[in-house]
Amino acid sequence: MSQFLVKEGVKNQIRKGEKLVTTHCCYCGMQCGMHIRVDEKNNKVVGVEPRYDWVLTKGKMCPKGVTAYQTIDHPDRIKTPLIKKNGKFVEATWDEALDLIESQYKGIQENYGKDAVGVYGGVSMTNEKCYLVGKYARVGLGTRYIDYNGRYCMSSAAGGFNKTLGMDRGSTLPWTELEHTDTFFMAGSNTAECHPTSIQWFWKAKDKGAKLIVADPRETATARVADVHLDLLPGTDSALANGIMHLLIKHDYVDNEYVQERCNNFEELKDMTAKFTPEYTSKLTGVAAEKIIKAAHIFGKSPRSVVMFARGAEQQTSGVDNVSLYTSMALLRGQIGKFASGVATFTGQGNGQGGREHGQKADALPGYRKIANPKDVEHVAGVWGIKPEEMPKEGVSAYEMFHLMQNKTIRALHVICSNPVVSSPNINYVQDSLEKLDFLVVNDFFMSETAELADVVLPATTWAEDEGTTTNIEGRVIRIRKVVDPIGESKPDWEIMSMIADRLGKGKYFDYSEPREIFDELRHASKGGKADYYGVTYEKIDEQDGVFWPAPTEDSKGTPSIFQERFATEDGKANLAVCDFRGPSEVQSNEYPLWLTTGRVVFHYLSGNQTRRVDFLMEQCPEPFVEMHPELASKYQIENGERVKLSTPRGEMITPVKITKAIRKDTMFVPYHWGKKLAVNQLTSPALDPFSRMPEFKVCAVKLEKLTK
Ligand SMILES: Nc1nc2c(c(=O)[nH]1)N[C@H]1C(S)=C(S)[C@@H](COP(=O)(O)OP(=O)(O)OC[C@H]3O[C@@H](n4cnc5c(=O)[nH]c(N)nc54)[C@H](O)[C@@H]3O)O[C@H]1N2
Ligand SMILES: Nc1nc2c(c(=O)[nH]1)N[C@H]1C(S)=C(S)[C@@H](COP(=O)(O)OP(=O)(O)OC[C@H]3O[C@@H](n4cnc5c(=O)[nH]c(N)nc54)[C@H](O)[C@@H]3O)O[C@H]1N2
Ligand code: SF4
Ligand SMILES: [Mo]
Repeated sequence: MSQFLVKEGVKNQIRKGEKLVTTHCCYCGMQCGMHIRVDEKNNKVVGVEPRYDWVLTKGKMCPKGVTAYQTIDHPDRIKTPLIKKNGKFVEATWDEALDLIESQYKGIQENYGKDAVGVYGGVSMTNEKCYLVGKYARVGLGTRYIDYNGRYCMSSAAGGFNKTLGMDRGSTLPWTELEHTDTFFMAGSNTAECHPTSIQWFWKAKDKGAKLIVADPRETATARVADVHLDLLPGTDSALANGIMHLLIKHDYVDNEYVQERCNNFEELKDMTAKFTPEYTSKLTGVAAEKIIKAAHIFGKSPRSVVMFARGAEQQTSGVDNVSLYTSMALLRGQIGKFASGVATFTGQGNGQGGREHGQKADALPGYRKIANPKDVEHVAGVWGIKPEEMPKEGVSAYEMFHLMQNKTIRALHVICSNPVVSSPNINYVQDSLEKLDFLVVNDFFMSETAELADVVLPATTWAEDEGTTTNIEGRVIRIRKVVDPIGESKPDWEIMSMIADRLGKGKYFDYSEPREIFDELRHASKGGKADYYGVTYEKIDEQDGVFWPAPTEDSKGTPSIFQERFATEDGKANLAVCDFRGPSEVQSNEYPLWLTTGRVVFHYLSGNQTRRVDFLMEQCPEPFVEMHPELASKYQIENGERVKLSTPRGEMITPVKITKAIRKDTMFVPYHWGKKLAVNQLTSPALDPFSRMPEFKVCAVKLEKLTK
């Protein structure tokens, strides 16, 4: 007979012979709660059930989440190690693959030094794995060159938060408070498509009268229901934020007491924003002055507001400035550290938060410790059992690693959980850089465009074949549970890294039998750091619907709301941002007269290597397209569905047109979930934010051409 899991009046039915395993989605930072349905007799995943009692997502899932289970036992899974011989992959045993890796890494490091082998990580992995990638690079390989795909994702948010608030937790408040917020200011977030299950919280608030302001060059589904849509030119967020702050000061909306007690730089900010009148701001951003004024009044009058942003505002050469300025808007209104108020970035990848805290970054060690700080190095070296002087120095950012492949500083690379030949900017250069390597190893469970270039591909497990923790969009540490045993010969990344470290003579530092042991080490490595996980345990996560870091002591229940009394800066005060408008790195010209921006659709995830294998998702969205306004299309005599050519000095692509009024007349949009000839990253600019080293994915100058038949 059937059993039921009953919570809040909603039932998950379990059929006879099946079990439900409670876990979270593998894709975005919402980390929706789900139960995966397993046929117990055959140890096979057969479906998914929503998890109605999960505190943040309450049974909601998006099209990617409900089909994610189909990737687990997918026929395309890589089931054995693969070694390239004469240009073709052949199946190999683990021993053969490890022998080859050992001899190559050893040979390259003996001849060219430890730093000649680099590591390129990712954050679709658990905290345990992400933590281990940093240790694997620095202790296993002894190299300084490690960075990760979060550089393309959360680095500007991190940079802006660190500058203004002294700490980088993506949200200053738990999102369950959002239903009590009065105003949301959202910049550069396509919320309805990219964090769909968060929408319920905004809806709840809207039902109570909350206002929504959206800053986006496109009229996204979220912008369509906004009270004000600020349809800015790509790359002009810093002008917009300065313009809003100009009005907050002018109309006396500043919380003077809060600013005086808790913030630095107010006079400097006042001087800087003085020139950003609505007229001047309108000229720079292309947004009508009345709309800017309306937004400032709504935001200024609101007793409880949350300023939110995502990659639209962050993937620019001014990304850190934009985050700092938008955060300062919240500070001027005295909103950070209060109930149902604050600032948040929409964390992108499933573990985009936790994965950036524990040492995959070129300059960072676990718990947000810094390689440049000798005390930090001493602490982590102590936990790892190495001498502080053995700790490699800082490396370089993800995109900059490709320059080092070009000049042969990096000769071998281990890519773990990323597909950079699709997801990097200017990918023709990236591909050329990867081809210049003497040796490339990729861990993945599906053959990616990057894995195709590899000498050895190692079969990793999916999120459902291993246990561990992730840290969600709010900063809440949660549990990922093992659903089935690893498929084929695949192994979890932590085991793969440990085996290689062992081959390199470092086995004693990687002697783990399960993820829990790695987590325990992470707890100690992060202890006393900003992202302090010491008080987080698997048991506590189960008991209390997750644990928000920081949790500095064993008794700590965690910290859902941060900065209630002081900021994480040295003097405890927030630093208001004083940044002028710089504009995008490229200018339009006669040859490249239009703006191109890039991003996502609801049906695909990142480089598409997972979602392009799910039939339902491919039926909904089989290929990329370029969105353009009807006036732009008619100027070029282009019809809906027609194929056109887009080009920049870096590359070109041919793609069908989607005509829509929901975009600025001077801007086109292409989603980036496809590789090779269908990749928009052939065109994008590799210009980097000077502070975060984030590429400017969100704006470049582009040429549009009608194809002659
Ligand atoms: N369906 C889906 N969901 C995802 C993902 C996915 O691949 N697919 N990926 C996850 C990840 S890793 C991430 S990082 C997030 C990304 O989440 P988002 O940042 O919300 O997604 P994007 O589509 O990259 O960009 C958001 C919006 O920025 C706008 N924009 C472009 N240029 C500018 C600008 O100059 N200023 C402003 N203010 N806006 C601009 C675009 O029009 C777009 O609507 O989504 C996560 N969720
Ligand atoms: N033009 C443009 N480019 C962009 C962006 C944009 O907005 N516009 N956004 C950027 C952003 S925000 C991001 S996050 C990046 C993402 O860029 P990528 O990191 O390249 O994206 P993914 O597709 O997630 O790549 C992850 C790969 O690892 C595999 N994988 C998934 N889970 C695991 C695991 O647990 N272990 C292992 N070993 N492999 C695993 C997947 O199959 C996939 O091949 O793209 C960036 N690129
Ligand atoms: S992709 Fe994001 S919103 Fe969709 S089900 Fe997964 S975690 Fe939830
Ligand atoms: Mo991302």
